[in-house]
Amino acid sequence: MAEEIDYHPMWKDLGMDVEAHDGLLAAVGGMYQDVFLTQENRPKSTEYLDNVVMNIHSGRIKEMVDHKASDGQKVVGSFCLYVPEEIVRAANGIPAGLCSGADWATDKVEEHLPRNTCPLIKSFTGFKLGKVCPYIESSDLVVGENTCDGKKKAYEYFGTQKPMHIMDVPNVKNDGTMANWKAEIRRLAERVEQETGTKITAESLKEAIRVTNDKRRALQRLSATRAADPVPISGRDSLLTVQAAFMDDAERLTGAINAMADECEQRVRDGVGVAPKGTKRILYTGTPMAVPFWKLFSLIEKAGAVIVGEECCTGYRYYKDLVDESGKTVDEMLDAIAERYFNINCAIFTPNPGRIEDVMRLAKELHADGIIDCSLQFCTLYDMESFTLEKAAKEAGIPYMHISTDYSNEDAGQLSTRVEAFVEMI
Ligand code: BJ8
Repeated sequence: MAEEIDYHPMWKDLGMDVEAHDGLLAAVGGMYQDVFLTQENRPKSTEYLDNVVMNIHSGRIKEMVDHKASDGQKVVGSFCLYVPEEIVRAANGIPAGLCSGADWATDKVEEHLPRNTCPLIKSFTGFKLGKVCPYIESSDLVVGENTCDGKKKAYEYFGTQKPMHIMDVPNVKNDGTMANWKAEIRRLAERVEQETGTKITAESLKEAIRVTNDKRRALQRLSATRAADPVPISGRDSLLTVQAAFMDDAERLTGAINAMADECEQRVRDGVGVAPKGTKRILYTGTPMAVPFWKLFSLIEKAGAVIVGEECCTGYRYYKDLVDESGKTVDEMLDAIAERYFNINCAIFTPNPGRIEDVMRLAKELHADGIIDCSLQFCTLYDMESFTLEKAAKEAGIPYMHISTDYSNEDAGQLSTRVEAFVEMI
């Protein structure tokens, strides 16, 4: 039997509130049990995901802390898809997505942020104030971005708690903003080099691009299997695979995703599914879903549907594009990174026709019977874009539903009723 490790001393060294953190872990464990382990016919290879969640605040953090001690690596945390992990990796840093998927220390948060702030923003502030996120506590640098108004203003307070670098992400796509974005990518590279004390070389950047592209290639493979009917893997497990991509060791996770893709490809050949053939197929689109915000995916699939794709930052947007690997110099590769990331279709851009096109194309490719578009409460960007999406879905003849929700469970019953009615209608 493997030796049980007590991680409490590590959490204490990180300055965490160990007792409150024990409560958080117990709650997440219970949710995981209910949302994931009650699924029938899961691919066997998804057991890797059970391990990821079991180690998410313990074994994985220990690996990072050990790397910091032995190889002098630095942890660079972020909250947004526009922060290129390739740059962090190339400068001998460890990229980490930071906690932002649950309500925590809300009373303390509301001493610094307005009550009607998006739950994701309140969440990361609460995780910091409550000292319950080992990713935040072990970060040497946090990279923020001026994407939505809420985030960019919240970083002013967050920056009093952690060393921060803010990236200026354009809101319009044209040649001029692309030039600014390329300069911004270089500014980030310099800041990360400063933090890690390691110069990015053509060799290290090439390798970082390859490692990250391999992870995205594996996710693309897995996603392609979801066009089949019956669908081989659930939306819940697919979501968790991308959530893990922000936290887990890149190469180990790539191996695990490829194993899932192998198994799912075999399941497709054998006609084996996680849900019966003919189950109603949903395409999810909208705001990101950080761990442990599994509420919506859980209730959609418990309503008898299966999610076949996610047009969001914890889904398709994460793996849809690779960085061009033909660059030879650091400059060429930084340009290639800038171009790849400029292509992310977040609602911060105006206009943002690329997202609508992606949603409609994915709905077709994945044979979706309906689209569920969700925005976190008080997210004006995604709420506004829902009107354009609804119109496009109507024109394409695809049933569409918009949901606005938060991290609490208060609306779970009402949401289940709405989702069940939608699934029945499509
Ligand atoms: S690239 S989606 S990760 S900005 S939900 S905090 S937008 S008020 S998360 Fe996002 Fe980057 Fe865009 Fe993706 Fe603001 Fe909206 Fe909240 Fe949001």
